[in-house]
Amino acid sequence: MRIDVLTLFPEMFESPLSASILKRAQEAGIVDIHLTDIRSFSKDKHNKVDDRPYGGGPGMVMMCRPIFDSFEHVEKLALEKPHTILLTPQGQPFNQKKAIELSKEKRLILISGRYEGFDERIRIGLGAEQISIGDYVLSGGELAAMVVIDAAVRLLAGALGDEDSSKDDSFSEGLLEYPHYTRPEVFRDMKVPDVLLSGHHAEIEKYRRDQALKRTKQNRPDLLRDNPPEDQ
Ligand code: 6GU
Repeated sequence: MRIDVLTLFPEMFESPLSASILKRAQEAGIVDIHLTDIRSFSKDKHNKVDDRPYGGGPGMVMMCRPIFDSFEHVEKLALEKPHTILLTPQGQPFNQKKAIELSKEKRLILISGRYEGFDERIRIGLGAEQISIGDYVLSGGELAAMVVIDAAVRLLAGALGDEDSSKDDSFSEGLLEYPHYTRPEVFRDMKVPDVLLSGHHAEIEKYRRDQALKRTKQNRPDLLRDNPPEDQ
């Protein structure tokens, strides 16, 4: 997969991309990630990329020109037609289903903005899908772009050490993940549940499923309403 990111702050991406799974996936050639500074496409002598909103109001709006120019520049850097995403709090909510969808794309272009928002013609003109990572406001789309990149790349074949380890993820069956324990058996009077030490695989599976349901009911009842488990 190739991912291009258009941003005013390419340096914000450097450390998340140079550690752990994202680092390994790039080294293994599973994903090729390129950062492009939108500001370097400003034609203005002050390198301006934003301006005041028509109609008045607070804040600044990201201008069309530098984004269209940087988009058209990176679009030509590879042959595949890109799936383009605009990171904005006005977008559709990001979730595991969307991460799975995006992980099947050959090529993504992510555009993260700052300021009050994007000139509407950017969304229209670039045919971009708008994505938000949750109901809160960030200072910019950079962290959101990193969230989307991480969630999609870890699903690519070979990105995780253990091929199976994304199968049990929270949300992959519409439920939160069950609780995990590792050694020691007792820590500060808290004991690992006996069933996990029993070696009975069917019982362990049942315990984990019950716990996943219980945890989902408690923390995310909305998930059960939206997607009731089949044997409920
Ligand atoms: Cl994509 N951008 C910003 N600025 N804030 C957000 C967001 C995106 N998603 C949630 N909050």
